[in-house]
Amino acid sequence: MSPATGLFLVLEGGEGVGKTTQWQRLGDTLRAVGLDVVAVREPGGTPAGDHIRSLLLDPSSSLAHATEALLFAASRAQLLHDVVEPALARGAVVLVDRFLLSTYAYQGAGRGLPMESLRRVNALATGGRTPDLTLLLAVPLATAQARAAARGVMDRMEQETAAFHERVSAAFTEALSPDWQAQHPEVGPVVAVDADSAVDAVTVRCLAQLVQRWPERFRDAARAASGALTGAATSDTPVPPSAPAMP
Ligand code: Z5A
Repeated sequence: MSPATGLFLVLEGGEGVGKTTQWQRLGDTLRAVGLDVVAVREPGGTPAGDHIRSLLLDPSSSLAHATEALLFAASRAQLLHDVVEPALARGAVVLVDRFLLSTYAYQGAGRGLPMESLRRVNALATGGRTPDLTLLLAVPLATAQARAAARGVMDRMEQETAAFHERVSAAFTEALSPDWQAQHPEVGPVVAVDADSAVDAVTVRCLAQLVQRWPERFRDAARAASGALTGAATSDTPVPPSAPAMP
């Protein structure tokens, strides 16, 4: 049975840091211990959002920067309306691969669009919904780019210049500072997860962040994931026996 309060969790980071891999593994691990999990990705996650995703990522699309930002926000608005809000209302854990912080990093730092405009447009898109926690996967830029490049085909955003991706990466790092988070309360709390390790170890680290904040809800999942690993990975990121819960 789901607890009454839904939880809105986001995975973030530059391309190739392993978000989608962890998004799938976290979803599977949480479902395996009986949690109600809704896992969606941005852009997309709804029929309208999937059309918008194709337009945004197609290398043949020619989009003004403002058009791009509005399309990401439009996909977000539909996702909140169709999927996120209903799932949170029934008490589910909603796990999103990218959210508002990506807009600030890519369209703000990357494209150079004014932050205040992005903030206003996205206030309309999100209706004020703020993530309960964002896990920012941290990997050296060169490692992440090598992982992404190994996949071969590059979408419209991935084809951007090295300087663009460096600005994006720096913006994600800046979002970890308490000052930045105080100035951007709509993003919610952001914590770094060291993702420069084997996939299993990164999953355990993500779960350790969750169990630290919501021990009752996530301890079973964290134990299951830790138990499936070798002693080395488990001792690297132990599951806290008890920790203060977030409200
Ligand atoms: N975008 C935006 O501009 N503004 C917005 O508001 C939003 C998004 C919401 C979405 O593309 C693009 O939209 C994205 C940002 C922009 N563009 N860029 N660049 P997407 O959804 O297709 O892709 P992505 O979000 O960038 O993810 P990605 O490139 O697929 O990377 P990832 O999800 O972080 O990584 P992954 O797919 O899990 O892993 C990449 C490879 O590394 C893969 O072969 C894995 O098997 C491997 N991998 C994963 N983890 C590991 C570890 N731990 N060790 C070794 N290898 C690993």
